[in-house]
Amino acid sequence: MNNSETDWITVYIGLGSNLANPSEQIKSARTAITHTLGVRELAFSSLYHSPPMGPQDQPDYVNAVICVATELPPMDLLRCLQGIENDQGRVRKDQRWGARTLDLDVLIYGDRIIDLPDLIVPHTGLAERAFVLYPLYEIAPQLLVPGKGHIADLTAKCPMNGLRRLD
Ligand code: ROI
Repeated sequence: MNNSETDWITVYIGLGSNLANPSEQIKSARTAITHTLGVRELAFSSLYHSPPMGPQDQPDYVNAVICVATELPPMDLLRCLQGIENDQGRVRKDQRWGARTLDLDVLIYGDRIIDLPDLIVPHTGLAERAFVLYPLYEIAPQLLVPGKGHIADLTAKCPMNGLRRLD
């Protein structure tokens, strides 16, 4: 049997929004991700409310993490996620770290370490971001983050920074 037909990789994707009804943006993005050809949902975290990291003159965020199995190679997956961001009205502005309707980040792609101009995996800021670590820990408490260590240790070292779980 052709191996490529059977190789589904476990991937974690971070979702964030702080514009235009953030909770709905996150829920719509979940639906769009799980309807993508070659992607299947394995787990979805609670939604979390979090104060902005970076510039403070922007609304608070809603964040979540989804775990999927995918047969898409990393760059194909990234293009699909960027398509979903664009469909949900994301406008890329010059300001770095500004407000956005939807941000989808490939956090972890199997055990791969990827260092491409458009894609760094595991995600660069992962170990410093409570709004990534805590939802990740919720759905994958045993996870080993490639090159960074166990999720439980990373989470224990990261203050919650105002993060709170929504119902
Ligand atoms: N801050 C929070 N709390 N959540 C985010 O998703 C988020 N995303 C970003 C920056 C601007 C770094 N800050 C954030 O890209």
